[in-house]
Amino acid sequence: MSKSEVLAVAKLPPFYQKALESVYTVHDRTHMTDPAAFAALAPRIVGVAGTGEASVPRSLLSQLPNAKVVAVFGVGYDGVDVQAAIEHGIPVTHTPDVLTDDVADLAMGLVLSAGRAIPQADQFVRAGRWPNGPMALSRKVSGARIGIVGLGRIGKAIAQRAKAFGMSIAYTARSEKHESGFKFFPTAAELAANVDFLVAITPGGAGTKHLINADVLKALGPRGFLVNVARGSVVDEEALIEALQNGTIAGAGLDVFANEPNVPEVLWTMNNVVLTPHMASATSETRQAMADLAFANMQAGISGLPLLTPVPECFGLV
Ligand code: NAP
Ligand code: 8YV
Repeated sequence: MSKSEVLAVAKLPPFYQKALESVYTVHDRTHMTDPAAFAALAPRIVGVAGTGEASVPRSLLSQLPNAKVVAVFGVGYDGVDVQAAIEHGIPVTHTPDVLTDDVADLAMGLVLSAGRAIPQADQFVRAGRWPNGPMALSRKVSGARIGIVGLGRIGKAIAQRAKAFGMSIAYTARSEKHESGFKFFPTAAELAANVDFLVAITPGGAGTKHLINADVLKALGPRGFLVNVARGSVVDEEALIEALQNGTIAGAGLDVFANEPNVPEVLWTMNNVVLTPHMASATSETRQAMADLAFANMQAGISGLPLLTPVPECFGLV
């Protein structure tokens, strides 16, 4: 019997790619590399595999009359047109929870790296500058004020870690979470004005585009640090670069960028930023768990079984 056929809409991480290939024929981005061949292939596609950054627009979904599921390897799915998927009767799944610890760990890693200038210190030693030191003093993290933009699964895990550092915790979100016991500010600007470290961990997409803008950065102030582990679109990158150049804020730790994998070269040269390549969930343990969950969702969707982790908008669909 011939294998069922799925479409990968992004370069898939090896754990997910291999699991899919063990059961399905995987067409790797054929819709982009060979649209003519894809037109003939499209009716045979029963599943779509993507990553958190992948684009699944309405125009693609409308070419897939027999697709039964979009299985995203990632918790964020801002690249998927979920409304269009629902209209085409194609449920969307993602991988919540299994990556929460790793992303929260990296967020705290960036708070420490940016505040305590750890990568800069490493460079200082490697460049042989220690004998002519000392290195400039850095910013104390323990006991500082952290502001979390988005108190969801990962935001709460960041708060838990910040507590262990004796930090005072405040947050903003769409709605107040009374049970958290943390101080709520209704806007990102009000939150920024009251913290030392501002950490963005919301979904991307239209609802959060440039949530962190020039006004928010001004409110964060010259001793404040921004950490972004959410999506590049959440921060106005031009305003951020200007704020870093002018000393409007003290520094930043950035895992995500507006136009990945392209990071503005001006950021490469700045001594007050720490840059990582969208790697908050990138440990072997977590990537395996994400692959297992994404693959299980793909199999369930194609077999018509209940999905393990549909996105909230699709709860009623499955
Ligand atoms: P989640 O549990 O859904 O939490 C999202 C939080 O963001 C919620 O508290 C929500 O507020 C808040 N939010 C949504 N829109 C907002 C807005 N306009 N203004 C303020 N707050 C808003 O999701 P999660 O599992 O924590 O994941 C969050 C995001 O992290 C993902 O969607 C993804 O973009 C990003 N992420 C990045 C990486 C990475 O590698 N860097 C890895 C994993 C995830 P309410 O609770 O009030 O609705
Ligand atoms: C991954 C992510 O880097 O889960 C998300 O939303 O951004 C990350 O965990 C991504 O999905 C894999 O490319």
